[in-house]
Order: sequence, then C-alpha cells, then structure tokens
Amino acid sequence: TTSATTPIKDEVRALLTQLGVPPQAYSGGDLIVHTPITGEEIAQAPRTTASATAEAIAQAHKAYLEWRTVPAPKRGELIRLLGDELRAALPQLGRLVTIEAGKILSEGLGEVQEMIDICGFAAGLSRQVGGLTLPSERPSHRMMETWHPLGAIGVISAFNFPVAVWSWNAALALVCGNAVIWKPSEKTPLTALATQAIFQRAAAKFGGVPEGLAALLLGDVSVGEQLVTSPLVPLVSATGSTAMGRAVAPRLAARFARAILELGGNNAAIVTPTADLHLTVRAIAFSAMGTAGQRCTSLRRLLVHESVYDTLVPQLKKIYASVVVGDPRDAGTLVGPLIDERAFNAMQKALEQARRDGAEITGGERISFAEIPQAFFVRPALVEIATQTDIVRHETFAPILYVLKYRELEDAIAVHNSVPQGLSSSIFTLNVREAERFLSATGSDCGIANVNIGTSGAEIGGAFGGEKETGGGRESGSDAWKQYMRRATNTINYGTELPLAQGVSFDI
Ligand code: UN1
Repeated sequence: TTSATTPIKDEVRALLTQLGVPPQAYSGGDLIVHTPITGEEIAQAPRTTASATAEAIAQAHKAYLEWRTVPAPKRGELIRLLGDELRAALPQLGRLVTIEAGKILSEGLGEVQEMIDICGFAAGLSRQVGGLTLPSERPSHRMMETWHPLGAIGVISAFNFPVAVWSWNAALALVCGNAVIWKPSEKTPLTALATQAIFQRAAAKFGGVPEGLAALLLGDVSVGEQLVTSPLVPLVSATGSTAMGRAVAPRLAARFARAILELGGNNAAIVTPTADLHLTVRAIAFSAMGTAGQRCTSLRRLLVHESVYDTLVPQLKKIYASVVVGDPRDAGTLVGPLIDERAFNAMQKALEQARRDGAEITGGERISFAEIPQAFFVRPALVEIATQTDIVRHETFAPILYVLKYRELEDAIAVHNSVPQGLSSSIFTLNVREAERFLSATGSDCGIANVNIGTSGAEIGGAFGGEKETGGGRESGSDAWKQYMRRATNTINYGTELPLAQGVSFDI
C-alpha cells in the first residue's frame, strides 16, 4: 500500500532542495540513509571527521564567547526568526520527518509544530532569564542572582524525534547565550541537514551571528564521544537508550560537566472503575500505537481495574485488529513502520518472552507488503499478562502494550512504580480522591503524571523528563532554561562599614 506516485528518493531530493540543502550534503558519503517506509536507500551523507568535529567544537566555543555579549532579548530575536523560518518550512520538513522516521504525516507536522512552539516560548523567555533579589542579613547590603551563559552545549538526539529534541535544547541554549553542537541519530541525518539549513536562513536574516554558533556533526558514536569528553563542552543533553546514558553519564561526571539525560521510559496508565471509557480508549490508542510505539512517552503498560476490564479490553482488541498500518504518507494510516529490522527483531523477542510468561497476545505480527520486502510494518500488540514479569519491566521500543488487571488502587500504584524507568504516567478516573492520590507524593513516581489524557504528546510549555533510569533531566518549558546557564550569587555592600556574615568579628 505505498502511496508514492513519485519514487521516494526523488521526493526526498525535491524536499531537500526546497528546504535549501545542497546535493553534496547528502550524496557520495558513507552514512547510508534508508527510509523505513520502503527500506530503500535514499541518501549517502558524508560523515564529519574527527578533526572536523574538534574544529567545530573549538569554533562553537569561540562563537559562544561572542554570543554571550549579545543582550538576551536580542538573542531572542534570532530564535523568533528561526520560528518564522520553521513556519515557512513546516509542510516540507514535516513530510521529510515522515519519510526519514516513518511517523504519520500528522505527527511529522506535529513534530515541526513543537519546534515552532518552543521558539515562541524561548523568544519570550529571552526577556525573563533573570534572577532573584534576596534580603541580606547585613545592613546596607543587597544580595542578588545573575544568570550567565555556559558555553558550547552538546546535543545528542534520537531517530524518533529527529528534529524537535534539537529545537528544545537549541532554542533555550541560544537565548541563554550559548552555542549548540548537534549530533543527530545516524538514522536521521537528512532532517538534521534540513534543520541546519533553516537555522542558517534565520541567522542570515538576523545578521552578524558568530560563525559556528550552531554546528551539525554527522556520524556515529565516536562523534558523540568527542562531545562528551571535550573540556570545551560544559553541558551535554542526550536523548536515547538507558544503555547510552550509562555510557555518557559517568564520563561527564568525571569531568564535572553537566548532563541532561532523557533515557528510557516504561510508561503506564491506570484505568479506574469511574474512567470515562470512551475518552480512555482514544487516549490509549494514540499513546500506545501512535508513532508505532516509538516515543519515549509511548504507553507500554495498562493497569485496568477488574470491574472495567471485560468492557475495556475487548474494545481495545477490536481497535488493535483494525487500526490501519501502512505507508505513513497515506491519509488513512495511523501506524507507520518500525525504524528497522533490529527494532522488529527486538519486538518479536519481547513477544516470545511474554508468551513464555503465559501472556495472551493479540496482534504483533509482521505485515508484509510484497513490493517492499525491506520495510518492517507490524500490527500493534496487546499483551494480556497476569503479573509484571521482567519483560514487562523492560522497555521495548515497539508497539507492545502489556495489560494487567488490578483490584486495589494501592496495588496498582505499587505495580506502576515498580519498574526501573520513570518518565510518563496517567490515571483515568472521575474520582477526585484517586486522581489527587496519583499526583501526590505517594502516587506516580514519574516526571510526568497526567489525569484523563494519555502518557505521550506532552506540550512544550512544561518541563519534560523523568526519574530513575530515565535520567533525571528536564528539557523544554517551565524553568528548564536554568540548566543552560550558570547562576552567580552577588552580594553588594553599599555602606561604609564591613560587617561580616554570621556576626563573625575579625578586627585587624
Ligand atoms: C521522545 O519520544 O523522545 O511527549 C519525545 C511527547 C513528545 C515528545 C516525545 N512531545 O510524546
């Protein structure tokens, strides 16, 4: 069911051209790019060499030294322009996200919308990155906080949100007076190249942006390693697997650099006896099957009260059996392909384990389209399982929803929290006691806890991130900007005496 009238490679070339990426940026290199829609090769991007990476880091540091002297509201103007350029590029970039990452068009466009939204947020923020004034214990003294830029910020992003994650980091980092060096996933260099071209257009309109302020490095883990180990990179924001975080975090800690880590999630929803089931079913469908289960916020575990289990689960099974899986460019499709064969194999392995654990599985099989044997489409899997076995506690980046039954909310919360990850969570209830309990200190232990909406699709205005193996970082809205700046506490004496704090006397 491929919709293409034009071969996909030609479409990619046309989109990249419209977005302002020259052919040499994605031809003749050895970073081979495939589209998950057909599995075919669509580009060969040149990799950034180790020496070019070192140069980009040094140049970004230099750019920061200059950029930090530009007033913050003026820096906000660059991000406002970036938002304008993204608005103009929305249809093309959204479609390129769909082709490169495999998410449906509406989600591809939605991802670019997140970029536009964070630009608006950051432009406004550029007039608010100020500190507190605090009372001093000494007469004729004043205490205040000043926020300063940090330096060149490293951003390591994943295939599933190939451009939005950069924008959350870049928009904040740049208004805060930093430079940004980006290493996107090896699977999605084209959307990164397009985003870089869009940024360059905003920079040209702004005029006088220091060279190398926003750098793009294409390559494998060795490029990431250079960012992680460089003394010129004071903060690395990394999105990916918990395994990646385990490799990155200790090395940053060893040199006392900062880390913002967005790692694995194993997000759950609790469906209580009073849940509005019509709304609940829709929320579950989007969170669990949307993006083919390849969001870090995807719903992976469903804890259903025994009184509604037999009403809800058959409805879900029907939807799982009928949801349209196919070419994400087609209007009717809701579930696109998995990113690659490895993702498919990991999904099958998890399902085999669940079956050994006694689960009853609906769906999960590969859907093969004869004309595209290299693509990995699957029917999302609904897995009814009696207890939370090891495989349920493990994040598999695929559309698998484990469904468990509960009797007491207390037990559901305990099961909910007894996984290593802590990103997103939801409760479906019309009972205010249950809702508030879930949001309280003794409820969900996640960085995101929702009521009557799903686990995925967070707005940019809130702080985004999670606890435990999710890594503890917060990106995007609220006061996440503070991580991209250093705080100085200033005490100013405007009197003629020198009283010491804590009443200490030191008379010479
Ligand atoms: C991710 O999957 O890495 O909350 C990010 C959401 C999106 C971001 C997901 N706004 O689902």
